Amino acid sequence: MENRISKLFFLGSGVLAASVPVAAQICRGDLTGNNRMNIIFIMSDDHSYQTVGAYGQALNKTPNIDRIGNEGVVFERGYVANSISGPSRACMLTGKHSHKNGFINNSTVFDGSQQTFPKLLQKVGYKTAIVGKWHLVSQPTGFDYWNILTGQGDYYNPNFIDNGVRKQYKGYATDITTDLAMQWLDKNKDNGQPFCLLVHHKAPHRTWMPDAKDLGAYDNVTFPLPENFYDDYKGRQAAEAAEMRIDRDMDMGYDLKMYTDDGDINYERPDLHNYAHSLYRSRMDSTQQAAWDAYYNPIIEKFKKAKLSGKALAEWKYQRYMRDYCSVINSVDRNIGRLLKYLEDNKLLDNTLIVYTSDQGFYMGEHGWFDKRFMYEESFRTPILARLPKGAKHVRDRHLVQNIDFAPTFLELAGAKVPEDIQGESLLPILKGDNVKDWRNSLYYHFYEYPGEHNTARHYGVFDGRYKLMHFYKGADQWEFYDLKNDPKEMHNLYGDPKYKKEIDAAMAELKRLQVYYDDPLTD
Ligand code: SGN
Ligand code: CA
Repeated sequence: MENRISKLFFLGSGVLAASVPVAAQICRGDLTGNNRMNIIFIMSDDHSYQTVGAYGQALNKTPNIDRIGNEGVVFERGYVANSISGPSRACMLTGKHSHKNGFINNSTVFDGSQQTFPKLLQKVGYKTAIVGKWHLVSQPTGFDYWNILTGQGDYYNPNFIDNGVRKQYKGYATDITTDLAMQWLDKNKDNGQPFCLLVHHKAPHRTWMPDAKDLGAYDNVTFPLPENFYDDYKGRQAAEAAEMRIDRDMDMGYDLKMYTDDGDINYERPDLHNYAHSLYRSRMDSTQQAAWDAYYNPIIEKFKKAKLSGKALAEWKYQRYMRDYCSVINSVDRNIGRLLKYLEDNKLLDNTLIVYTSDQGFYMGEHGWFDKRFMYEESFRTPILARLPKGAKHVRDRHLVQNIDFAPTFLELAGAKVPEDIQGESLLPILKGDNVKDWRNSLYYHFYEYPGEHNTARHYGVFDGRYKLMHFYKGADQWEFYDLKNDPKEMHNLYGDPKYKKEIDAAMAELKRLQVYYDDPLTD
């Protein structure tokens, strides 16, 4: 198999890399037997690394997600290519940047006739399935079984499309998605074929609705306010223009569930209240509704009496947001625990690669924000933890990896040929614990959804692990440059600072190199 990493490295530095040991030979050998590795690719929606225990911020606990990393690899530098759902999913399925797979923003329709890793796995004998969030508009292709949430999906009593047939399931989305995954495994685990199962959760996407059993789970916790919660966005046009501020743009009713008809509460986004009504008043059954009201109604009453304003109100909103969000994560983690137990009980842990990730990161009040989209760390970075049986254990990896790398990883593991046009690099050598020295030295990023919700300007950029150069070109017109060693919160735009001329010039050259290497035409 061609060594794709050396190709990238060669272009990057002019040095032809020594050959990297690849696991393909081993996997190819496995093709002759019937013990090829299965793949379970778990992804949640908008799960920040800040709220994964393994990433060490101690905001909440996620023992089951952490277990995947403890018994495998925690990627400390995992990033996405385009920080928004549909585009990120398309990057993962194809192993290509957005301009190559064509799904540039959430209004695009995925061209399902193109090459994807599930299709290539089918060709080498894998059974493939996806349950949960899909969000690519067109019907899934390349899956023997698919049962997907409609659109963004609902938390309570969600609608699914089961291989083309619409149905509604009673219960909570994260439980249902996990049930569907285990039901499919039950049917397929003994058929002699290796499988690749995508378990893609809706949680913890906006509006962060906890399962009844998790309501109040964080009521005794006061979350530390991020040091840049009161960011003034000085020197950063796009950040200033973005509409994702907790104090100004997060709605008290729709987002924070202080939803009443009595006119006592000021709402930031009354235009969202039809949605609020459907989520909090008409979707639940009477038992679910009773549990919901028993939790939120007293909070609404207390909130009305407190008559908060200014910073006290902003910080109240932040605490409520964090409590709901982390409560939703409790269910994700619990369900991953269920799935791991299922794999253990069914003797599948020793022949299944398990990956946990999110479609992108999320702001937990940093810069005063919720949402994602930007190439700033909190949304560019994403949790990636992976457990390869007999592979590396207890490893905290610092290579620059990106969501375009999943496709070649799975293909290489399966012993399939990685097509030339795939842009990602296989993570298999890292997962096996090889001493991987020749690796990409920078990441490319391109976000397109402007005009759009949250008003985030279009931008592209490059990051080498320390320096980040970004160009905002539609919705703002500005270059930004950060030295993350000295400014990890990305508060000081150094673009044009003569002290950094050398570093900025180098980043600009690297950006241009990557735009040629990845063949980004810079048009949409
Ligand atoms: C919805 C949300 C946005 C979110 C996008 C994209 N609004 O439109 O806040 O940024 O999804 O999220 S909502 O009123 O519908 O909740 S993504 O993860 O699916 O890309
Ligand atoms: Ca998302």
